[in-house]
Amino acid sequence: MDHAWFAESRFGMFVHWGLYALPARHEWVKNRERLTDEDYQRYFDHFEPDLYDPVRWARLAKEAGMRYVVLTTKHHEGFCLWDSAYTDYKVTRTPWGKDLIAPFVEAVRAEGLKVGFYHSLIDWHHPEFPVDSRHPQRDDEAYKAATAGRDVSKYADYLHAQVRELLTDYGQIDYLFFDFSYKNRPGEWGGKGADDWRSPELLEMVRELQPGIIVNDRLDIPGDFVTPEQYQPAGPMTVDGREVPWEACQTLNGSWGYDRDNLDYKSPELLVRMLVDSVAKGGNLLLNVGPDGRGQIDPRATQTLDDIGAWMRLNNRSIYGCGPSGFTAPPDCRYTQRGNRLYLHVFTWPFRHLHLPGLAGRVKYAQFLHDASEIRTRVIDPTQTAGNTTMGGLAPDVLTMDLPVVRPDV
Ligand code: JFZ
Repeated sequence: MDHAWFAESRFGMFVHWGLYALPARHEWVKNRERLTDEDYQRYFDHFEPDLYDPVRWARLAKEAGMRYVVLTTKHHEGFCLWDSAYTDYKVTRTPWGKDLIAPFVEAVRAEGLKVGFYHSLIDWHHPEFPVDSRHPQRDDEAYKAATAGRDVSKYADYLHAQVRELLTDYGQIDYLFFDFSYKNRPGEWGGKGADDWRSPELLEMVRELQPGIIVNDRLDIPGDFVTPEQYQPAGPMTVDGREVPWEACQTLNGSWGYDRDNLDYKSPELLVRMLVDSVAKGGNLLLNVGPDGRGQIDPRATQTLDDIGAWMRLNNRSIYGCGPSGFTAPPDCRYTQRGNRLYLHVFTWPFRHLHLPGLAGRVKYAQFLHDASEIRTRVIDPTQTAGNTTMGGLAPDVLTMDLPVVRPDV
């Protein structure tokens, strides 16, 4: 299958949106606060995102340099953003009353971006989803007794039927992120995995409905790419010793869903370094936004993405289609490489000179990306100086760059 677009793109937008945008205190709020279905109903009853404008979302992503957008069709709360035939717990029964998925898919496509769905395997609302250690009512003995006869295979039927809807009714879908399996984890009970989801059968159906689709690895069976979460791996990721496509997902402020009072924002500079770090290690970055209850991506998130976009406009040649280099970057730097173009990302600006091991005689021309200005390079002869002076232990294969004293403002 041709998944070349995925590694070529390197940078995507994750969108976590559901009823949890209304409490606005993390997408796990139902679990964290042990909210009952009845408590949670108020968010359903007040769901009316009158400023929902997926064209704006798609443009924001595109301007930030992102090449694909992934939306939560259903998160763990169980609320469906489309008009599913298999439940009433869906957007078309809220005051908003309209499908959210079709306009999203259309807007993303219109910007020339790839379309992705996130779909939760966990469901805290479905009447046949067996209660487990991750369930909001996990400690409520009466609730546990009343729900004891739940049949996970009936839930799996529902899961399969809904995935079929999503992959049938919205044209070509390029990407699918299932979330997640947690079987036999220490200190947990009732965890679920491939047997519960009937993962092989589900994945087979997915590939039949969307032959070109790329699927993640959280079904508890291997997928097309792996998904470290809020973690930058130490180097290229492998499965059974073979390098595999991977994608780090990262939040702007530690929460996936809209979290009004959380001001713990990562700086645009840090996020750019995370993107570069991913590419330097052969991976992608899926950066999350959590739209609010009216459907807006808030000003802090928008500003951050605009700032990343300004960097991408000048530097995206070092991102798209790039991957790891065989050369070893100096401390606090990363290399990305595409063909014979080597891109050096300097995280901490040095004192006038940068020493690049192994590059003496290998570089035809060096320039800044942001203004195409030449960077002069030389090979310092370590034996040239008088007496017993050494040049700080320079090896003969080191190429030295002459840099401006002050880092260019890009
Ligand atoms: C999951 C969700 O629970 C979370 O709300 C968000 O959607 C995120 C992208 O995915 O969180 C996970 C899933 C898997 C692991 C950790 C957090 N895991 O396997 O360690």
